[in-house]
Formats: sequence, structure tokens, C-alpha cells
Amino acid sequence: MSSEVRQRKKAAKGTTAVPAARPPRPPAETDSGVGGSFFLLIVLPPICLCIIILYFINPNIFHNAIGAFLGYDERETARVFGSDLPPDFTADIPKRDAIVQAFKHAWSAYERDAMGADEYHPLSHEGTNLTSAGGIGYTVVDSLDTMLLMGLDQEYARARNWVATKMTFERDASFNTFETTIRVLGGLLSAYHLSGNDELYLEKASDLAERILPTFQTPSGFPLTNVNLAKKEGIVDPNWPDYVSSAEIATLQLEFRYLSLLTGNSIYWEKVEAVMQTIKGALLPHGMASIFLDWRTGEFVLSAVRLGSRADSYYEYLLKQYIQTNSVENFYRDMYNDAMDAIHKNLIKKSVSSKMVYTSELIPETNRNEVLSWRLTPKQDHLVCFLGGSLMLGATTTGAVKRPVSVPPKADELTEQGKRDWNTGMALIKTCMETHNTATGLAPEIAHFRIASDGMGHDPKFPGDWYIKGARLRPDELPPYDARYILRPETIESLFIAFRLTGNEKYRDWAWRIFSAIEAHCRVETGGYASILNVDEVPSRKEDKMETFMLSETLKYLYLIFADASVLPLEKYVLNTEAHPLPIFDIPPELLI
Ligand code: DMJ
Repeated sequence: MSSEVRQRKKAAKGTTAVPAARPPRPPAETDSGVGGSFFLLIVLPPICLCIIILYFINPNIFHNAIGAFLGYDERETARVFGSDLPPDFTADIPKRDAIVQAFKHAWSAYERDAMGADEYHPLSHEGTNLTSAGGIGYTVVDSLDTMLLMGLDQEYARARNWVATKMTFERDASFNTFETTIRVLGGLLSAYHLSGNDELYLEKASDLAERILPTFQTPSGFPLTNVNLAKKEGIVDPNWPDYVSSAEIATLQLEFRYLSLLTGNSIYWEKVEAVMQTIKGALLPHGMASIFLDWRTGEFVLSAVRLGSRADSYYEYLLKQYIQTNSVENFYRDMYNDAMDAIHKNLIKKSVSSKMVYTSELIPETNRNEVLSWRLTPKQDHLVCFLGGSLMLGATTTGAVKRPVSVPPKADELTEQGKRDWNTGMALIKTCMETHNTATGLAPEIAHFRIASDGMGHDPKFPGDWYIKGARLRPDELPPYDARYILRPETIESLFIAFRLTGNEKYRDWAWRIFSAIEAHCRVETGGYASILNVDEVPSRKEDKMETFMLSETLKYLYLIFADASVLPLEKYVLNTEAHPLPIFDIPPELLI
């Protein structure tokens, strides 16, 4: 509850308490009743008129007051719940078109310098492949659906031609199973759907999936971290040979399930479904999932519990699997709801002074006597910023009393859990926006939040509620890893969902603010966009890399925020974790497992 709401409640209690302590006053006596009539006839009508006029000027004043009275956590929530303003979902054409121009700026540089290469380096104007065995279409395939959505027909035709004539998976090298699935398999499937079922993409997708399938041949059924696409064999992660990560094994499901639907071959579905069944049976006692599992035993291993790297999309896909099949698989609904309960109990915290909602991590530690404890670390990866939007989306699906809910949802349309998740989602998005309050207006890779026990006291170098570890110590040093912005999409992804679910223009404004910062600090004049080394440094120092998710996610979500909402309606599409849209479908009887 905001302090303002709290104070108002206190004040309200105070006013009722005072008269009760005194003898009740007799009703005011008047000589003739003229005073009462005067009030009713002369004073009351203008007051009512003022209230009506005020309501038409700004109904939120009243909605806020009602929300505060009902006791929601945030004034903001009150503004959204119960608003009767019709949301305006028509395109903001100048802004939408500016995003298209940005995409062209990025793509044309890649096409000019590096067409077909897996990755692009905009400062050296070069492309490189993930392995020395040759590329697998990482950037081209990750970009296809964005071009289709933006109507970039010529660029798309050339990219399709590259897929048709040059792309091959006959590469004798180790590729990351998860990354290949979300970017390449997901990109092919989405291109198949958005192109009106162009068979080229389904053939390529089936070829790729057949090569990935052998990674599931482990005692637990968990896929190994890497795969040799030419040899069709799973390969362990050389750094963690006994482990696989929860995000990586539980973020293949949307893609493999959709492929089963398209091909009628249930094998893909069965493999990824079995992974989820085993994970559910292995969850830790407090209902959380740690970042590593043992691929031999199928058990979680003692490792960090968090919502960022190696865990993020595990949570994202719990919800999205439920959404993908028209909300009939209660297995996923329950798993998702349990996970959100556990997150609220264990990881969601409020900052010390301004009560910003953020997520922390739990790090396991054993002392000399082998006694285990969990250390709470107030560290939030940029990656976690997907969670705000995801919680809001969850609130309107697993947390809805009836569906579809209004836009924005009314309080009585959500369950208690739905209201909680909606509030947390909005608050987390606000926090993610706070982490954009840097010299560049871009958020760092990792933010730390101040806690009372951090031993930093009232250090003037850290005046706010959050900081970038090590970043402000020595300006001549190479900035720490935490200070980078590598063109990540997560905050923008949440803004997209929040805008679609509320129609609140503020989310478009925030998205535009981030886009302007990207333009100001990451744009390379000769073409492309680069990561920057320190979000708190102007002019920015650039790093020679444009991640493929700039084309597949960051610019796509920006485009969708400013496009008309009839483009990819959320009730018809679920976006994979790389922002590749896949249609929501009913499970055909032959695929019911
Ligand atoms: C993307 O590849 C995906 O969104 C993934 O789930 C996490 N990280 C990147 C973007 O930051």
C-alpha cells in the first residue's frame, strides 16, 4: 500500500474516532428550515455540476479515490483498474515508421557487410559465424518475421532467397540447443505462419528439429546443452558437463509442440512434454526451481534460485505453454501459479527508501559444518524485466475469473492471485524503467538494489535505491560487465504487453524514451546498432556487436507498440522467447498425450 493511501486511511479512521469520544451533538437547529432548503436548492446543484464536469475532464481522479478506498497496493493500479476510458489502439504512424527506418538501418548494414553470417559487427563492418563449420542463418532467420510484419517486401524476398539457396544445417560443430531452437527453429516456424504457409520454412524447420532430437537421448530425457547438427548428437556443456540449465531445457516447448501440430508427428511434442513432467516432479521443497539440473538423474542440483540468466524463460514458458493451447492444459496453469506464489514469497522485495519492487536471487551456501543456508542477494538482471509484462499477461489468463477480461481488467474480473500479479507486474515495469535513469537513458545488464545490511551506509556515491556494481569507482577503468547495454529487449517486451492490456499511453511514452536513447547512443552512423560498454557514460563507448535479438525482438516489440493493435492480437498469438509469434491453437485429439 502506498504511503499516501496509508495516510489517507489513517486520516479516515481519525475522523470517525473523534466524534465517538464526545457526546453526540444534537442536529443543528435552524429557525425555519430555510438553511436546509438554501443548501439543497442553491449550493448542491453547482457542486454536483462541478463533480460531473470534473469527472468528464479527468475520471481518473475518481477512479484513484475508489482504488485507494479499496486498498490496492499502488495508486497506479487504481488508475488502471476500473478506468472506463476507451483505450486508443490505433497506430502512432510517425513513431511506428521511425522504428521501421531503424530496422532498415540495421538490416541494410548487415546485408551490405555480412549477408548470411550468423552475427554482425557494425564497427568493423564484418560478419562472423558461431562456429568454424559455417553459419546456420542465425541473423537472417531471426529477422524474417520482423520484415514480414513491417511489410519490407524487398528485404524479405532477398532473405527468403538466402534461406532457399544458401542455408544448410549440415554443420559439423557444436551449437547451443536452446539458442538454435528459439532463434532458428522459432524464426522458421513463425515465418512459415506469417508467410501464409510457405513450405520452404516448414521443410527447413523439420530438418533442423530432426537434428536436434538426439540431444533428448539422456537418462532423464533432458536435452543436452549443445548439439552437433551434422552428426545429430547431443554434446555436454564443457563448462558444466554434468548439468543443464532450467531455462535451456524448458524453453523449447512452444517450438516443438507447434512443429508437431504442423507435421502431425507427435515425437517433438512428446520429447518436450516429458521434460516438463520430470521437472515438475523434481521441484525444490519451497516450490522454486534452481538454475541447474543433473541431466542424468533429472534432479535439481544445489545452485542459485533466480529469475534472470539460466532461469528466466523457464517461468515465461510455463505461462506461454498454457496460453499456446487455448488455456486447457491445467498442468501448466498450476505449475505457473505455484511458481508465481513461490516467487512472491521468496524473491520479490521492496527497496529500502522508495519501495521500488525488485527481484533478488537466492544463493546457496554451506558453512564449515555443512549446514546449508540461502543468501538473499539484491541483484536483478536486465533479463528479469520480461517478468513485469509476463505477470500482467498471467493475471489476465490464469488469474482471470472470466475471460476475456476488460482492457484494462476490472478488479472483479481477477482472482486475488491475479490482482497480486497484476500489481507486481506493473510495479516491476516501473522499476525496470527506473533503471533507465542513467546518463544514456539505457538500463544496465545488472542492477543491484540497496539493502539495509549492505554495509554501504549513506555512501554519497550511491544516493538512490539501486546502483551498478563497480561502475562509478574509476572512470579510467574498463567498465564492469554489469554496466553494459547489449540492445536487450526485455523492458520493451513488457511495455508492449502492458500497453496491449491497458491501453495506457504511458507505456508508449516509455517505449519511445528507450528507443530515443538507443538512437542517441547505440546507432552506428555507417549502419547498424552497437552494444555499449557503460550506460552511465556519454558519449558512449561502443562494442563491436549487434545481437540478433535487436532485429528479432527489440525492434519488433517497438514496432508492435506503435502499430495498430490488430497486428498480432494477444488472444490469437503467443510470442516465443525470441519474439517469434506463433498462433494459439486447439490440441488436436491425435496429439493429446
Ligand atoms: C533472447 O535471446 C531471448 O529473449 C532469451 O530468452 C533471453 N535473452 C535474449 C534477449 O535478451
